[in-house]
Amino acid sequence: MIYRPSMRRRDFIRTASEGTLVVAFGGGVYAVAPSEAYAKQKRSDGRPRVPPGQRVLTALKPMGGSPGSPSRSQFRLKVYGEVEKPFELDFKQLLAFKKKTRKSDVHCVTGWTVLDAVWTGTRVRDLAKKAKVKKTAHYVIFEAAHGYTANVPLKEALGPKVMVAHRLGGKPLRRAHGAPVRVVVPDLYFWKSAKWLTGIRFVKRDQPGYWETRGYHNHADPWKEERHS
Ligand SMILES: Nc1nc2c(c(=O)[nH]1)N[C@H]1C(S)=C(S)[C@@H](COP(=O)(O)O)O[C@H]1N2
Ligand SMILES: [Mo]
Repeated sequence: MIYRPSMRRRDFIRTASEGTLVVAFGGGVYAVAPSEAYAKQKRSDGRPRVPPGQRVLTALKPMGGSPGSPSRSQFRLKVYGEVEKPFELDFKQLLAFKKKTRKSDVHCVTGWTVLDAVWTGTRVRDLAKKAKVKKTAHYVIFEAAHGYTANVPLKEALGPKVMVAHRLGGKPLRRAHGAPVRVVVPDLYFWKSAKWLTGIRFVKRDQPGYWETRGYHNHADPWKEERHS
């Protein structure tokens, strides 16, 4: 949770759970959940709940980037590339698509983790099914406003919790978090989760994206601490 000037301090303190440390950074005050509480937790795949070198925050921290238009009426998503049936969706058509709500953990390379973020949207695997991805596709390039891109191996992009999300915690995504729509790739560092999404391009060969060509790791597995290349 984030303490905002619009929120009464009293309410913030009451809501922050016991043992929660309150820290200020980046213009907001964030509650840091006690990491011992999660230290022994394991995921269903056996890996520790909190990856090494991460500390748990209770709300996503807006990390910036060049924002795209938050307009829903102007929104278009292109699904194309190495597919048999490329298509484009406007916001209404995206909402009409199979919707899912999924809980997942977010891990930012700068060292914060948010557990159980609730995302609502369309799974990349369902969009891929509609596009009929060719056998020759091996990577997915998420494309966003102002040329931001992030590359993810096809197999991981088709994971059960990889979403094109328009809601976070049941509320419309805020502009800072990528409105109207962002991608969420929960098991890779958060820079792979392109905000202000404009396209999903399937490709034969890997194409390192914005951060991957600026010193960050090409794959970004938080459990292997694939932070830098
Ligand atoms: N379009 C776009 N998407 C982006 C970025 C960006 O600069 N532009 N930054 C990435 C990085 S580095 C991070 S850590 C996360 C931050 O998401 P948040 O601001 O919602 O916490 O978004 C990722 N998605
Ligand atoms: Mo980041």
